[in-house]
Amino acid sequence: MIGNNMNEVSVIGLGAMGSTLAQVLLGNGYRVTVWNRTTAKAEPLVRDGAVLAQSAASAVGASPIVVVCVLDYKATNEILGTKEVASALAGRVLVQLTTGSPQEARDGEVWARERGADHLDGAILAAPSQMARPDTMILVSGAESAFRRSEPVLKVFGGNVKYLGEQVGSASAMDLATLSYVYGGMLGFIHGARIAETEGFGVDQYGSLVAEISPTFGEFFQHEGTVIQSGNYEVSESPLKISVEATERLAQAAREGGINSEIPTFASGFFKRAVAAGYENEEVAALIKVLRSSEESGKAA
Ligand code: FVH
Repeated sequence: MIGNNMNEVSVIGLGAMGSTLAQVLLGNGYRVTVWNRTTAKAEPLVRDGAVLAQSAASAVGASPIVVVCVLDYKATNEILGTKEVASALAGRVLVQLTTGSPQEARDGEVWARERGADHLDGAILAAPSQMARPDTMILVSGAESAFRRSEPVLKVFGGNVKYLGEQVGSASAMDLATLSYVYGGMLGFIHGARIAETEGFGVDQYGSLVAEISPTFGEFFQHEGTVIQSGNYEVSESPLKISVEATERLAQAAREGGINSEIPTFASGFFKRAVAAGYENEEVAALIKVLRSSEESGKAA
């Protein structure tokens, strides 16, 4: 019989993130059952009151909410793919906080439902040290009933829980999409650091400038998202041709300054393709049409 006490949570996976999740649950008065492939990692948590399950199946059977946070879905499938686990799953909510793809989330939901359980897919947009903060963002998607049952636990992990709806792949999709934005910014940041270094400007000060402009640029990208969603590319904030000039200027300055110009040259090339396609007098978000047309023509890399 499943414990009706929603104060009982099991955590499977006690790596950097999993052990942090178990720790914050203990700190919030939950009865926490833990399991990890390498048992030794459970010791500090047991000292703090966690119960060590003798198997993954008994960890699943111990609580109505089962948080999984391991390296990848391959590890998840190795841990949960036994008949003992399958017979312990019925009626539980698997809260999958392992990084995965939208398709892995969809497959996980089918797998769980076949065994009478719910699969809520989540993505933690923070590092272990940032957990349990009011602004820590956790994206979740899947059956709303599963979300409602798990919401109090998720709120312990982070105050900014965003339920993205019943399409179970959404959390992983938005995890990947925000990661894409971060890595695009990372490339730009690193190139900017070279500019700072060659101009004898403190890269730490440059980093502070970046931090100060980030909220403003967050608003700008939010607007560009509404442009793409609406399909109306009339110039509203920034005509694409300004970015053509800006990225070419970056590449040119790099070449003249003797620093690596690969990143701005790559960016400039994309904007030049948008000009060639006739978008220069449209809003800069029209750049997405370069991606779409390359996919349609099968030229996507
Ligand atoms: N750490 C972070 O900053 C990020 C923040 C955003 C979310 N990620 C995702 O969280 C998942 C776990 O990440 P992690 O940082 O806890 O990872 P590790 O510290 O490397 O721990 C890995 C755990 O996975 C277990 N494991 C790995 N392979 C297997 C396997 N084949 N069978 C069973 N368990 C496996 C490992 O067990 P052990 O090595 O201790 O025995 C750890 O418990 C991850 O998806 C991040 O993308 C973290």
